[in-house]
Amino acid sequence: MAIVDKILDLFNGDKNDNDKLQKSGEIEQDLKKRAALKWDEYEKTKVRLALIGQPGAGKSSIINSLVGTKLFPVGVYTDTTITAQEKEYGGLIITDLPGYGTARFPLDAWIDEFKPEQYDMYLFVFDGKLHEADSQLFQYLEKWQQERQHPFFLVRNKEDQIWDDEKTLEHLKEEIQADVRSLLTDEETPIFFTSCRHQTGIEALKRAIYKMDFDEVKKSKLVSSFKATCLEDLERKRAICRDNLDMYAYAAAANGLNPLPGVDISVDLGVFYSMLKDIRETFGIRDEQKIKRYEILGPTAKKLIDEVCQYMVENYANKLLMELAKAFGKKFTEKQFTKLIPLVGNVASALLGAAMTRKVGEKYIDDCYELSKMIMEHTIEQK
Ligand SMILES: Nc1nc2c(ncn2[C@@H]2O[C@H](COP(=O)(O)OP(=O)(O)O)[C@@H](O)[C@H]2O)c(=O)[nH]1
Ligand SMILES: [Mg+2]
Repeated sequence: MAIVDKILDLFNGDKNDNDKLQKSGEIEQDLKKRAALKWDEYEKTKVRLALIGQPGAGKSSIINSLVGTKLFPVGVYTDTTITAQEKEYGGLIITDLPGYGTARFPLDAWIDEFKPEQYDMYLFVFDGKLHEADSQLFQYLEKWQQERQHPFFLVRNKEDQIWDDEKTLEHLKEEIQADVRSLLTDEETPIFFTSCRHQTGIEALKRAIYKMDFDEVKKSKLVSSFKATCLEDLERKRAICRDNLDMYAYAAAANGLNPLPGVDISVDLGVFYSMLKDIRETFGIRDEQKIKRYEILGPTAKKLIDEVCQYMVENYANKLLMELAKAFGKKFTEKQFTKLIPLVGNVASALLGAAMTRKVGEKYIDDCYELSKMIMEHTIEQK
């Protein structure tokens, strides 16, 4: 039952005080249970993404394009690297695996050492001829995809360098595709051609990733962490944030069953802050200085930037939330809650907390969405 229905049900006229008391106890238990389970689980869920392929093929460049930031250094040759490089970004843990099929790491030794079967998904990036070891690896990738539902994507990067004075680009790409597919069991496996230099093919790769057969929560983490490059991406991000609102509202209310001092409303400020941070970061807003540069877009942009940025510093955000809670609590207690609060105190104030969390969250999502849309339209115009 949605929170609003619970409130209505709790306070509906046919219930006597004993019923209300009992009902409120049930709701309290229910709130705690649901919130603890879902929020914890959600926060803990990460997508473990492995980058595999020839050194210099563009693994770092591809992942940087997908997330829209310089997460991994480019042009740092990793032939001699013998450890995996790991970076966390949003809901992703990205691991850049060293090369295999070398003297140091024949394929089997590489698999023993890095346990690649554990990753949720793989981007295999290449830019030239494939070798015997690659063909062996493909058999593993197909196996992990089938047996463990860990999908892989084959990316032929540096499309801009595919050239031959006697053959068309299309023809050359068909040859590469046929060549790669001859090493696979599934001959329908798509090959993604990309150029990080010209930023082509990245969009198609991203769309295929969003379409894959995958755990829904994990997929939402990918959508949250990858950069939005079209309106459809922004809408996807907005939908995920909206879907998560109830989860945050329950958690903020249930974790905050001790009411805030001086307010008839209880909410866990930590959960609240983390909800706003999640929303912001889903829209790629992470750096106050960077986002403030878009104030030049006009008064509407400036207003949105102020709204969004005011919650960026935790201490200040908490102060604002306390004020909101006071105003919100006052509005309701003046109306119908005053006489009920002594009776069902904890639950009434927790439900108020949940309702407030939802309301502020909804507005924050809209602000982040509108701001991102303005910035995207401006960026497209510039190009
Ligand atoms: N021409 C061209 N160069 C690229 C492309 N992608 C990456 N590079 C260059 O290739 C080099 C290696 O890229 P990097 O992403 O570091 O590869 P990694 O070693 O696989 O992580 C760098 O100098 C990049 O600038 C591309 O699509 N086209
Ligand atoms: Mg690299």
